[in-house]
Order: sequence, then structure tokens, then C-alpha cells
Amino acid sequence: MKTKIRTYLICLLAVLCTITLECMPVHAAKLPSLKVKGTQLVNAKGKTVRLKGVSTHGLSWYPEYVNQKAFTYMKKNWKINAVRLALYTSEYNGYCTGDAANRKALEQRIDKGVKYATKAGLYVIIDWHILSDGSPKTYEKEAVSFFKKMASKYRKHTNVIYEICNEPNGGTSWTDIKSYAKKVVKAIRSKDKKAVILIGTPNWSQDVDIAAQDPVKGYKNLMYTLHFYAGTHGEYLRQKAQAALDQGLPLFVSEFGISDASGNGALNQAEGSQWMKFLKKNKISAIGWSLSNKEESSALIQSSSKKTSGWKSKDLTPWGKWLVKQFK
Ligand code: IDC
Repeated sequence: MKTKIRTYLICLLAVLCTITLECMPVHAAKLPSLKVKGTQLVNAKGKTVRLKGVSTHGLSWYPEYVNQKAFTYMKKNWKINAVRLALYTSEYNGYCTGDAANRKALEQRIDKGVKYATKAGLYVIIDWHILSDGSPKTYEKEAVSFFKKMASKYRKHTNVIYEICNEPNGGTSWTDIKSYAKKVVKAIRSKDKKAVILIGTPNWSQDVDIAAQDPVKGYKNLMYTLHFYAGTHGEYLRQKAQAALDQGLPLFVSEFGISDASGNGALNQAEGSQWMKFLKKNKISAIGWSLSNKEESSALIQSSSKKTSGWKSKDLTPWGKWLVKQFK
């Protein structure tokens, strides 16, 4: 009888411990908080920091890659220091098109993603992945309340970065993006005075030169996104980027690939190398698309591989191998 009671008490204690650990807030990352100085990202000592990492595919479609082992593995073996969590707003089961249960599931995935990134020692970008919705204005109200919620939840995390609109397209003007950005930045700043915020630019986040002529004023730690796919975008886009830098616009490449812009087609490694040189020279952070095994050339994992962490070279696509080599 005594042994039974003892066993019972030990079990109870174990359950209580597990519950306590699960409910405990994740401690703010030990990673230094980042600031924007001139065109660059810097740490508290003013030293330039370059973030390098990977983006998930849509969190509704490839959630299995958001796991602790994967994040810790990539930090240790691929030498990345950041991950991006792509939250599609539209499309199938997007945050703004799916039902309440779907929204809740997506928020839980973000929460896990932030937790795993924090534990792995990675910066983490919460990406409001607009795409088929064209203009960020389409779901502006939803974006304001989403980012308020996120900023209030993660304001103690020094490693969280907010990306407020992936790729405005369909002719969306900088005036519209800027008006949207002002509202969302204000919402974030009402909860978090310092976090770095990434703002999308017209024409699938390519027209950084246009944003540079009239950036958002009145706030610190804002950067502007430049996206490229080396199979489609080359020198002319680097010139746009250079023009923006020359005007003092801080750039962040929150998504890139070396396939064509559809995410498929042949890889252009030579053009990719030109881009890498440009990024290195200008100390620009860059995040590769995408951590998934979808059968397309912009996926990092072979579609035949079912591994969700601990990948060996044979699990990686040619793009995956190329990118990992760049990180190292
Ligand atoms: C692509 C995915 C593809 C998916 C499509 C639509 O790779 O599997 O079917 O989105 O959801 C972007 C976008 C990014 C695209 C990627 C490749 O930000 O969502 O992902 N791309 O087309 N901009 C330029 C290229």
C-alpha cells in the first residue's frame, strides 16, 4: 500500500512539474537586441550584424518543419542565425481566409516557432505573408490587430522581428504601402518600442528605390525588404538596391532564391553568386526560401525525404546544398 501511495505521489509530482515547465513563459532570448544604424543592422555595441537563415513555407501547409530539433540542427550545422515564419494571409487556410480554428492553430504555430527559435538561439521573423491579396490594405484591420497581439506577447523577446507585408504586388503603390505601414508600425510601437520592423516595397518587394525616396518617418529600427530570385532577377535589381542604399535606405533580404521567381525552373548559380557578393559587400541580411520538401526547385529538402530535422546532404535539393554552403 505504502509503495502504491509513493508511486502515486511521484507520478503526481512528475505531472505537476511537466505542467509548470510547459506553462512557464519562455525566457527572453539571450541574443542581443538589434538596432538599425544607417543602412545596417547592428548590436548594442554598434557592431554590424548580418542575419542569415531560412524561411518556412506556408505555416498552414508545412508546419512539420517548425520543430525544436530542426531549428537547433540548422543553427549548429548550417550556421544560420535566423528563421522566418511565413504566415500566408490569403490563399488556402491563410490567416485571413480560413476560419477561427485555423487562425488559432496558426497562432500556436507561431508561438512554437518563436519558442523553438529562442531556445535554439535564433532570431525569428514573423512574416505577414501577403501574396494573392496584392495590397496590404486588403487585410489592414486584421494586420493591425494581429501585430498588436504579437508585439504584446513577444515584447520581452529580443530576438523577434516583425515583417509586416511580404510582397505587395498587382500595382500597389508605395503611397498605399506607406499608409498601411504607418498604421501597423504604430500598432507595434504601442507595445514594443524597439523591435526591428521590416516593411515590404512595391512590385513584389523589388522597388526599394521608390521607397527610398519617401521612407516612413518618425520611428527607429525600420528596414525595407528586397526580394530576389536569381533565375529571374539580376543586375538591374542590384542597381535598384544600390540606388536605395545610396539614399540611406536600410535593406533586408527577407526572401530570396536562385530558381526563377515562380519558385521553380532551373537554378542560376552564377547569378546567385553575384548576389551573394553584393549582399556581403553591403552587409545585408538574407533569408532563403523555403524549408519544405515540396516538389519545386525553391524547396530546400528533397521531396523524397521525409526527414523534418537532421538532414544529410542527400536529403537536400541542389538549392539546399548551395544555400547551406553559403551559410558556412
Ligand atoms: C510560392 C511557393 C509555392 C506556392 C506559391 C503560392 O514556393 O509552393 O504554391 O508560393 O503560395 C515569392 C513569394 C512566395 C513564393 C515564392 C516562389 O513570397 O510565397 O512561394 N516567391 O514563387 N515571391 C517571389 C517568389
